[in-house]
Amino acid sequence: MNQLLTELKNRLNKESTSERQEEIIVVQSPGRINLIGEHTDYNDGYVLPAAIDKAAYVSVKKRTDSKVHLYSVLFDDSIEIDLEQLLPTTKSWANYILGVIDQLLKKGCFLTGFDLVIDGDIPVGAGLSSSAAVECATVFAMNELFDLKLTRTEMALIAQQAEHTYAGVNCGIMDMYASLFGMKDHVIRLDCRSLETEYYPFEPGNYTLLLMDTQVKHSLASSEYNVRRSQCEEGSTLVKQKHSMVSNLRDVTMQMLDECVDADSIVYQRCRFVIEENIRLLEGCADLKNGNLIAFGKKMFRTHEGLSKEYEVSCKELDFLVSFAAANEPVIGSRMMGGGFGGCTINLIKKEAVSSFIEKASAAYYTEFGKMPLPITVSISDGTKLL
Ligand code: GAF
Repeated sequence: MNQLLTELKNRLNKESTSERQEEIIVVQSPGRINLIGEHTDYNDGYVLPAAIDKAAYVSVKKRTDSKVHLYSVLFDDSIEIDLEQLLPTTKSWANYILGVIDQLLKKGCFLTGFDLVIDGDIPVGAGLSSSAAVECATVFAMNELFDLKLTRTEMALIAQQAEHTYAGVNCGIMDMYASLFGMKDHVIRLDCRSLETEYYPFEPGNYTLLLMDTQVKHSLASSEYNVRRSQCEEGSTLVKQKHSMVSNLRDVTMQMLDECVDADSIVYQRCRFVIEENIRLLEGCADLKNGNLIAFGKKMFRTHEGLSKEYEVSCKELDFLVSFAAANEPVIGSRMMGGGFGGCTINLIKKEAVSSFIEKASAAYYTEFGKMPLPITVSISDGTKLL
C-alpha cells in the first residue's frame, strides 16, 4: 500500500503541469460484488452487494488555474480540459471523472483546476463496477480537496448522475452505494427506495465466493440496460393506470401484474423477474441470518435462470459457466452478476474445492469457446477511504 501511495504521488508530480507545490490527496474506492438482487435497484427494490478488495485509486492536487489535467495509468493516456468548458470526451475512462466534476459544478460547488492520476486493480468489464469505483473515488477526493462537506449518500447520488450523464447508462444506485458504504466481512442489504441499510455479517464457514470472469465484454451492455429499464417503467405505468398508488415496480405485486399486463408480452416477462427477484432477496436474507447457505445458493441458481430466460441479459458464456457449476456438487450457488451480457459469474463454493473447480471449469470453457475464463478471488472489504 505504501509503495502504491508513493507511486501515485510521484506520478502526480510528474504529470502535473502546475508550478505550485500543493497538498496531495489519495483516495481508494472499491469495486463490488452482489450476492443477489439484480436489476432491482432502478426499480426501487432491494440489493445485497458488498465492497471488495479490488479498488480504484485517485491522487489529486489543486492547481491555481481552471485546468483539469487527468492521467490514467492503466490506459497510459491523459487529457486536459478547462473547468469552464466541460463536455463528455471520446475517452471513456475520463468521462467517469469529468461526469462527477460536471455534477459538482451543477450543484454550485466551488472548484479550482486540479491534477488527477487514476490507477486501480478492478478488472475492467468484469461486472465489478470499476466505473462506479472511479466515480466514487473522484467525488470523495473532490470532497476532501475542496472541503465540500458532502455526505456519503450525496456522493453516491452525484456519482450515479455522472454515470447517467457522461457514460449514458441509466444505472441504479447499487454500485456507488456499495463502493462508498462497504464494510469488511459484511454484505449490505440496501433498500434502494429509502436508502435504508442493514449490514449482514457474511460468514460462509466452509464455503467461499469465487468469481469466474467470462472475459466477454459485450457492447450491448449499456444500450440493452437502458431498454430493460424502460420496459420495467412501461410495466409499472400500465399497473398505475389501475392502481394509482404505484410509483414503480417496487409497489407492484404479481397479482397486480397479472391483472394489468398481457402475460404474453416481453414487458410482463421483465417485470415478473424483478418482482420475484425482490422476494427472493428478502427470503435470501433470512437464509443468511439462519446460516442456511444451501437455501441461499439455490436462490442464486434461480436468479440466474430468470436473468437468462426472462430478463435476457445473460450470454452463452455465462450460461455455460453457471450450468457447469450446477453440475459440480461443491458449488452450492452460481449466477451471472451485474448488468450482464458478459462479465463474471459469482459462485458459492466449498473452500477445499476451489482449485479443482477452477481447473475443470477452465478446461471445459476452453474446449467450448477456445479461450480461458479468469478466476477472481475476492474478500469483502471496507468502502471508500482516504489513504
Ligand atoms: C449495473 C448497474 F450499474 C447497477 O445499477 C445495477 O442495475 C446492476 O447493473 C444490475 O443489478 O451494475
